[in-house]
Amino acid sequence: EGDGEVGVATKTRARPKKPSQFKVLMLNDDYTPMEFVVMVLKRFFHMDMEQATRVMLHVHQRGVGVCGIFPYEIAETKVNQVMDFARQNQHPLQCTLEKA
Ligand code: TYC
Repeated sequence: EGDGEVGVATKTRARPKKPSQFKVLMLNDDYTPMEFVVMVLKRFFHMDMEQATRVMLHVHQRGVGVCGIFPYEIAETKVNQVMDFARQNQHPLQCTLEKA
């Protein structure tokens, strides 16, 4: 900058970013029993019977639904727990992440 070059002003402060949030999505399929999906929602997302039933029916009718919104590591852990539990019980239930 000694020869007259001018610096471009940029942001002054380093702002710490909020940890990004991720939706955990449940996908519909034709084979997983409704009661199993309700059990999953109760067990891993701490829903009561009424809420779990509502979310399960939403997914059944619309194809996809939100189980919850969490920081990345927690969302990832929930997806793995659901997928492992479905596999252990030989159900094709699918669960995935999406940036909120
Ligand atoms: N469609 C399934 C059935 O009729 C029930 C179901 C609901 C499966 C939600 C998956 O995420 C799901 N047995």
